[in-house]
Amino acid sequence: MNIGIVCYASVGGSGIIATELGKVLASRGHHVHILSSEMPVRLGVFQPGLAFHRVETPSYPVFREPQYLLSLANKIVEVSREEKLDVVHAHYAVPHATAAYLARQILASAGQARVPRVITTLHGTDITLLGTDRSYSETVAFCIQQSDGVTAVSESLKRDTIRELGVTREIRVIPNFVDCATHKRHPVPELQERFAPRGEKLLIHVSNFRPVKRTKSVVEVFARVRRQTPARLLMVGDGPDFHDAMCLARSLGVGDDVEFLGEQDQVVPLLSAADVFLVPSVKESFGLAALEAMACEVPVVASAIGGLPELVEDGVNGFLHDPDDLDGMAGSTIRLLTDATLHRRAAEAARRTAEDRYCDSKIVPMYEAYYAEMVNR
Ligand code: GMT
Repeated sequence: MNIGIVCYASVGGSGIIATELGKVLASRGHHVHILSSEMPVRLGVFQPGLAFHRVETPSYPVFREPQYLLSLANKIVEVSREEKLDVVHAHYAVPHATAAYLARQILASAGQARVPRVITTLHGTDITLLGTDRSYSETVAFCIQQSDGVTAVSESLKRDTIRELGVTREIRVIPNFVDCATHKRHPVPELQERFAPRGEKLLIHVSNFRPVKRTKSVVEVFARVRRQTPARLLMVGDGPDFHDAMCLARSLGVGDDVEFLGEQDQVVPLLSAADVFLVPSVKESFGLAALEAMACEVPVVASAIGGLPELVEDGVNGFLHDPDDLDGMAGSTIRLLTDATLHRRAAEAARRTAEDRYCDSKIVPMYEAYYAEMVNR
């Protein structure tokens, strides 16, 4: 099949899933065209069957802001014509579903024999934050309704979309996935030595430090844990709350035990050094970062919200708490750090969850089948 994938290039779950999907589809013989404003972070080296198309958005003095939606729609039209796309797969509704809808209308009105099917994958904040914002909600709902196919990354996100936007069409749930061959625990002794020089336990958090991630709560939970047991914390990522989280660590007296590493492309070596992954988010449609940790045998202590309870089974491969229950999260973390048997069981269960339910070899064929269903409809 000829497949166009529209995504964000920045570090973030939707861009990672879109890029990894493109790579696996290309390795399975499809011709994949990735469209974005920049080369996505995980695209990496050349791979046969995988091409990147940069969307240029010229600025003109008359515009107060760049017109990305229009240049993206234009690019989708061009690539669809040149590459005879069967499917345009928009990852993240805003504004990708709108650009794909517009491109499809342009191609159809030009009498083109072959008009690609538009499939939109909803990732989370495109619905739970932007989609429900009254400045965007009508357009987002319309474009979801008008897509030929729509997928959501969890049952929870599907429910949110129906409830918040009044969408009545079928939404297929296809969860996030991980490459189970590359995402596996592979400890690097030098890193262990560097991050936990006195044999301390290591907590880790990976996110884009947006307010929904509650990065300050990560530091609060860590400070509670640190009072009870020797531990250190790795904070991986960057974003609006980065500075506040750093200041909080200092003011809580744990600044020396927290390492802020900024954005990192290679998380497997870092996860492989860690004992517990913290996700105190207030919204999380799936939790790709948590899945990547689980694949590396790191049990997760998380908020019982959104799609996280579909991934994390309380007391089995991690622990779930109310997002405001920082004492509860600290308590579960301490249990995992101080009870070696419990930790080993949870770590094994975490890996098993990733292997049994979320490997790319299981999930990517679901997208392929969905594409075929839409094309043959
Ligand atoms: O987590 C973010 O804020 C980034 C966002 C994105 O679209 O890049 O992530 C969302 O999509 C991921 C991939 O489907 C999900 O695993 C994340 O749970 C989801 N984030 C939220 O819902 C907050």
